[in-house]
Amino acid sequence: MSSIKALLLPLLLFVVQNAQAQVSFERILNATDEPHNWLTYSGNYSGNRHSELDQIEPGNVNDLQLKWVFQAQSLEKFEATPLVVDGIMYLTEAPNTVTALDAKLGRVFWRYEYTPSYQSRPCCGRVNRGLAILGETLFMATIDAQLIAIDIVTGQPIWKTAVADPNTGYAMTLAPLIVKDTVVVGVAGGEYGVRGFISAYEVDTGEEAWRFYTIPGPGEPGHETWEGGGDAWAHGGASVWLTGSYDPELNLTYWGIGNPGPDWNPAQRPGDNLYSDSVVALNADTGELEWYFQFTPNDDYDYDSVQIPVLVDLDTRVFSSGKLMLWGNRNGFFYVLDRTTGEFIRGNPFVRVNWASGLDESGRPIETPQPAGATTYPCVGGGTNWYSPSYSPDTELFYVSAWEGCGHVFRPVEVEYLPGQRFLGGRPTYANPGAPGLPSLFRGPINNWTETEGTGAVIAIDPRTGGERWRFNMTDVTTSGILTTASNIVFTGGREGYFYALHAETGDLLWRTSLGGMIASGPITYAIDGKQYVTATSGNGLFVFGLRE
Ligand SMILES: [Ca+2]
Ligand SMILES: [Ca+2]
Repeated sequence: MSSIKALLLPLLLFVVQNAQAQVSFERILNATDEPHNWLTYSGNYSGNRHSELDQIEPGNVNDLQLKWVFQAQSLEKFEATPLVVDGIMYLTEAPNTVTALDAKLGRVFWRYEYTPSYQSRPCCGRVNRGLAILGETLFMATIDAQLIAIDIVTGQPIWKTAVADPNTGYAMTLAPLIVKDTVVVGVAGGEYGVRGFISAYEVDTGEEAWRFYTIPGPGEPGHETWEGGGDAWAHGGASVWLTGSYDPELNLTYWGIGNPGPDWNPAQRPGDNLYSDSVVALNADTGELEWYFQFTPNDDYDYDSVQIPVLVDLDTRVFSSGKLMLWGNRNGFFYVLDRTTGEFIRGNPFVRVNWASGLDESGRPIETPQPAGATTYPCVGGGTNWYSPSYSPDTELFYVSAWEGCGHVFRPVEVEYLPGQRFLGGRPTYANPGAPGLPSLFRGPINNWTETEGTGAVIAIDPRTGGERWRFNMTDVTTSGILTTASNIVFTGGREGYFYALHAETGDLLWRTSLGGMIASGPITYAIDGKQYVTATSGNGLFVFGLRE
């Protein structure tokens, strides 16, 4: 036996004993039946980040105490959501290091450090949002656009596939999605004039199974929405940088698509620019397009529509179909769609919006472009953005992290496409002179955010009306995702470093604690030996809480 195997044997036995064999596709399909685990980025295929665990509840949430902390070696933004499988946590550290830990004690089992190509150039931080798991294999998408399969026992790579070329601005920051025996990813690069795509790979070999280009090529339906001839479509962005959802009954996988490029000069790409700022429903076996719905045609503002598609089944007496998709969009509108057909059911603004006065019967925005020099709402950051929303089947409410009253002045500028270079077409500015500017990854020693630039909120929206049920206000804007539990708790955080527990029915603050650093990913919950835990990332750490014993 080699020395490395001798070292790994005790760990291997531990894993085999604890990991009731493999994470089958069947188990992921039924993830809500094993709420002690967190098997996918969004917790389950419906993307609702809702857990059936209820040990931590409004009556005892004040007894939460810190159990352990994982300090990342990376100083990048901590946007990752961990996976938890039978007592073991699998976590990415920015940019592309994977760590396996004992989820009860925080002890590290192994660490796999992948060094991405120095050519990788993700627009907005060398970040990673997490892993997918199937069988005994983890899957990581890297910032140099590689997909890597990793053995859960040894932490060693099994195969690596080049998804795209990082030299031309392609990157990957999302957690992959397992569908059957494929692993599905999408490519980032919308600020570099890439042509976006979603692609699936065989889990055993890394061989490509299908690819869907998010911009139709010549001769394909939708290509005509890139008007004026030329090759605007060929570097029109429409990237994909958050994980999709999956409906096994319809066999459709849903993905949100990013902005068209150049971001802020729509005159260089006349037309609706399909499928930028859309949701696409793809056949999970072939990647063929079943339907699409576009939120923001010919986007002027970088309103990426990459948000997590949240699949919800609600009473059919209220809607034409009970199979719905809820979507809090970066463009400031909340949408209800029929996820079988893509039909628009309703849409309402959930924050201050002035780029459109509303939506028509088909859901197309009634645009009200602001005069040159005037402020457009929402700002580039959007009414919300990439941080995961949550839906509770108990309260039947949709919870979204929102930026209220944040506006920008947009000034389009002509830009030439150069491979691998930024392809932006302008630089939005705040109307308020002396404003602290776009929220950066890290703030200075003093939080200089002012309410003039907008405020953060968690908003609970009733999908039956599109109206707001309650709102929990923060001073600074928020970049935290949201978790709901069966005990009617909303867990979330903010850029001020607070980790909150709110009442899901009322929005009342139940508990909060300061973690000292910006919270920039979604909390999760899991259980081991009958004890529930809840996590938050803050600054460079992952903090794990449980009830006082
Ligand atoms: Ca436009
Ligand atoms: Ca973008």
